[in-house]
Amino acid sequence: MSNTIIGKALPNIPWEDKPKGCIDAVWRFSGNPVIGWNPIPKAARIFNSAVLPHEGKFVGAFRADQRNGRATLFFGRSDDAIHWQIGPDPIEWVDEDGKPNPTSYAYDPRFLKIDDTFYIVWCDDMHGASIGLGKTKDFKTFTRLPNPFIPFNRNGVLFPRKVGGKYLMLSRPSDSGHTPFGNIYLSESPDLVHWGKHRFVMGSGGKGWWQGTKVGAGPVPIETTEGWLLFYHGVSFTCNGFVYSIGATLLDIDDPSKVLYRTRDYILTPEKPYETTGFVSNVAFPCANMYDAPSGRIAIYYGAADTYTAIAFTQVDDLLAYMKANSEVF
Ligand code: BMA
Repeated sequence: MSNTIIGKALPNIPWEDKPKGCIDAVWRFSGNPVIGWNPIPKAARIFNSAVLPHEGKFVGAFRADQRNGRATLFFGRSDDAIHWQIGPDPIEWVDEDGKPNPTSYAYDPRFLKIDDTFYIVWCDDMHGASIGLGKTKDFKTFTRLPNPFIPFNRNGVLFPRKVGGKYLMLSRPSDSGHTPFGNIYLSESPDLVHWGKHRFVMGSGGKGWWQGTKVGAGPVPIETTEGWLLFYHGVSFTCNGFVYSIGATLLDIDDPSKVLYRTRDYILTPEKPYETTGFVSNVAFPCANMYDAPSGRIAIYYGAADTYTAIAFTQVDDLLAYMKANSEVF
């Protein structure tokens, strides 16, 4: 038993015990990757996607790059969160009056439930990359809401509940390209429409070169008795381009702009062939996590090499102990 995570029991999330002899805080699913090349007729690659438990089963918002190369969001379902039925067509967004309101491109979704509504946050084209926000209650009608931020911005991550009476969103201001810089900021809103009170949370750099170029928030933060547990991506710039690894940070529960701990070293970096080789090699990009609160088991969903969907596991108490012993806050 753990009870460090504040949340529901979800004993049917994917899980494997840590392999014998593994000294890492995070380990990979032996069945990785769970989604491979050309998984459905309308998508060449499905990766950087977000999944959620729903009524004993699972639903997901998937980043699917179509055969014309364009990133689009698809909805999917699964009984076990490993084998997915996705699409067959992209999500058909409508505006708040119910009229068609398609995205030009859409990528890197985060998916969450607040009260009785499911929200998807993604990278949207608002005459330049920015944050998109949409909602659904039934997975049939998907309604786009006003863009929370103007370009250029990416990696919008909404908190799973209001804090101090306000909705909170992390984001990473960027540029029109592949952005050779990037820090994480926190913004708040009374109504998911008007955003302000922007605060710096954490930046690139530190002693770890793995996150020396940029950082971006990953999955929806997990509420624990010790703070908000946030997985994030840290990027290093090498002779062969960017390398995306995964880190973890713990944010203050009442003021998540305060970083309490932050992993000095990456907790997962591209090592396996499905991470080091693909459409964009050397990318591990986390967009979702699911957890079983009583046991503290966490399944992290990450995109691998902009091609595959993969899962890694950690246990919250072991991870927090690791973070406290190996932290660098800067
Ligand atoms: C980022 C985003 C991610 C992608 C990563 C590596 O800028 O576009 O979707 O995984 O680059 O290509």
